[in-house]
Amino acid sequence: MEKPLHKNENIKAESNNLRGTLVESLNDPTRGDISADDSQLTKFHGIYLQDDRDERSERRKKKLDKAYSFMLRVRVPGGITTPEQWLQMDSLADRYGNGTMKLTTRQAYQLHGVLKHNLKKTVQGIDAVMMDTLAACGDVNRNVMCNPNPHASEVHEEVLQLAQALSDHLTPATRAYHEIWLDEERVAGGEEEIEPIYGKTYLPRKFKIVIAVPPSNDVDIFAHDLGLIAIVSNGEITGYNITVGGGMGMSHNKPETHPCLAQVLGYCTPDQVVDIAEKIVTVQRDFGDRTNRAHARLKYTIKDRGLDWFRKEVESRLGYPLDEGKPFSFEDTGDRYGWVKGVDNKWHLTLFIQNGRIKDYQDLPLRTGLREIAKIHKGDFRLTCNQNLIIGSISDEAKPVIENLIQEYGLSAGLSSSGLRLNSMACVALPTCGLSLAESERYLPDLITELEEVVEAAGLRDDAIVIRMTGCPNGCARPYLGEVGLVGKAPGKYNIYLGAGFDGARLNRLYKISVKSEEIRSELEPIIQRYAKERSDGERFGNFCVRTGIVTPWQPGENYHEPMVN
Ligand code: SRM
Ligand code: SF4
Repeated sequence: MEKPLHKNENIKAESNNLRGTLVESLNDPTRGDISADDSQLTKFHGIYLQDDRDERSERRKKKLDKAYSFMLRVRVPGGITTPEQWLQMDSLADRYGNGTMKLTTRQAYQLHGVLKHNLKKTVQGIDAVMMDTLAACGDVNRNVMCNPNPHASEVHEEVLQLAQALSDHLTPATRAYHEIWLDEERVAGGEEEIEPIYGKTYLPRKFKIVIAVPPSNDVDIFAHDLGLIAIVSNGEITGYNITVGGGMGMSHNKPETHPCLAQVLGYCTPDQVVDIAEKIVTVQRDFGDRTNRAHARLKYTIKDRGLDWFRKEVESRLGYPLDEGKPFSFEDTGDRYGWVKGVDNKWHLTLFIQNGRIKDYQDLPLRTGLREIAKIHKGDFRLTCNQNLIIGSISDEAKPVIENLIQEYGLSAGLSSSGLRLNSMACVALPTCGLSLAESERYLPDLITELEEVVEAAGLRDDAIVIRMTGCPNGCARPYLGEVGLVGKAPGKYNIYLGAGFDGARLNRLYKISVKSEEIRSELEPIIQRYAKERSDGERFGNFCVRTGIVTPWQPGENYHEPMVN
C-alpha cells in the first residue's frame, strides 16, 4: 500500500502558491501567533513562528499563552550587502526585533523577536533597501552561498555572479510574497499563476546550493544538496565539478537518519550550470520522498536510488551526458581573518564575530561600532559562511578612518582569540529555536574559555581546531564536520563527535554520548594533551584523532548513532 503524503504536502497544494489564509492570520488581533498551517507557509516567506522558551514555564504556570514572536531570515546570495542595508537591518532590529542581529551559517541575516503586528512593517523595511526574505526558508532553494571575497581574484567575482544567477533562477515565481507583505495588487483576470520549476507542491524539503573556490572550502561544500567546485586553469574558470547529496540533519537514535557527504556527480562548463541546477532540482522535486520529512532530503533520494541512477535521470533531462569530475583539493573550511588587499586594489577586513551575534556586549560595543562604520563606509559588508563579517572594499584613504573606528570600539580584539575560538561556530538554539534540546550560542563561548586553559597549557593557543556546537541534531552549525562536534542531547548534555577533516571532506564520529557540560573539559583534556605531544608535523586535530584510533572514520552503512567502543 502506498504511504500517505505528509500533511505539509496538502498544505502546500491547497495554499494557492503560498498564500493560504496568511492575510487572515496576520489580521487576527486576538492572538500573537498564526494558524498551524499558515506557520508552515510563512517559512517560504522567510518567516518562522517562535516563542521565548526562557519564559515558557513561567507563562504556563500563569496560564498565559506562549510569548510568541517571529524570526525573519533575509536571503543574501554570496553574503554581499551594502552599508545602507546594514544600517537598515540594525535599525529594524531595534524598532521591531530584540535589538540584535544574527549572521547565520549560510550568509544570511536573521532578526528575532518580531511581534505579529510588526511583521509587515519589518518586511517592508527590508524591501526598502532591496532585500527580501522570500525563500530564505521553506521547501525551495535557499540562500546560495559562495566565498564572500569577490575581490580575491577575477574567479571569485565570477563565482559571485553565478551565485546570484542561481538564486534568481530558482526563486519561486509566486507573487504571494509581494501581495501579502508589500501590498502588490493581485492581477485580475483569473489567470492561473504558474510555478515553472517547482509546481504547486514545491520541493519535498529544503534545498541548498553552494559554490566553492578551492583551496578554500569555507562554504562546506560536502554539507549541501548541490555544490559547485570551480575548476580553475591559468586564472580562469574552465568549469565546475558538480556535487550532490550532502546534508547534516538527523534525529538522535534514529539510525535511518544521518549526515551525508556530498559526492561528485560530474563536471560541466560555466554556461551549463544554471540549467543543470534546475534539472537537479526537478529530479528531487519528482523523486524526493513526500511521505516522510525525515527522509525527504536529496541525500536520501540518492542513497535509496544510487548516484548512477541520479546521474542518468539528470542527463536524460539535459539531453547530454555530464563529463567526469576533475581533480580538486581543499585546505580548510575557515575564514581568513584580518586585513588583505584585493585585485581591485581595495582593502578588506575580516572580523571575528562570536557565533554571528551582533549586539552590544558588556565589554564590547560591537553593534554600535559597526553602525558607526556603516555610517561612513563606502564599500560593502559581507557575511561569511562561518558567521563572521568582512568590512570590504575600503580605499587607501578610507582605511585609516575605518581602522580608527575599529580601534575605538575594540572590534578587532576578537582577532587575537585562540585558534579554537576563531574556528568555532554555534547555532542559535535557546531561547528562540523551538527545536533545541540544549543551549548552544549562549554556552559555547564559556565552554571555549574553559577549553582555552587546556589548549594554552598544552602550547596550542594559536592552533586552529574546528569546534562546532548545536543545540539539537539538526546540524545548523554543521557540527558533524567539526574536528570537535558537540550536539545537544538534553539540557546540559551533549554528544561529543571527533575526527572530522580540517578540509571539510570527512565526517566526524560519535565519541561519547550525553556528556554533562561540566564534564566536557575532562573528556577533551587528555586528547588535547596527547595531540600536543604526539602529533606529527602539521597534523590537524581531526586527523590525529583518526590516526591514533581515538575514533575510526565513519563509513556509509554504519550506524552514525553508535559511539565507537575503545
Ligand atoms: Fe537550520 C531548522 C537555524 C543553518 C539544518 N534552523 C532550523 C530552525 C529554523 C528551527 C525550526 O525549524 O524551527 C532554526 C531557527 C533558530 C532560530 O531561532 O533562529 C535554524 N539553521 C539555523 C541558523 C540560523 C543557524 C545559525 O546559528 O546560523 C542557520 C541559518 C542558515 C540560513 O541563513 O539559511 C541554519 N540549518 C542550517 C544548516 C547549515 C547549512 O545549511 O549549511 C543545516 C545543516 C545542513 C542541512 O541542511 O542538512 C541546518 N535547520 C536544519 C534542520 C535539519 C534539516 C534536515 O535535513 O534534517 C532543521 C529542522 C528541519 O528542517 O526540520 C533546521
Ligand atoms: Fe535549533 Fe537545532 Fe538548528 Fe540549533 S541545530 S538552531 S537547536 S534546529
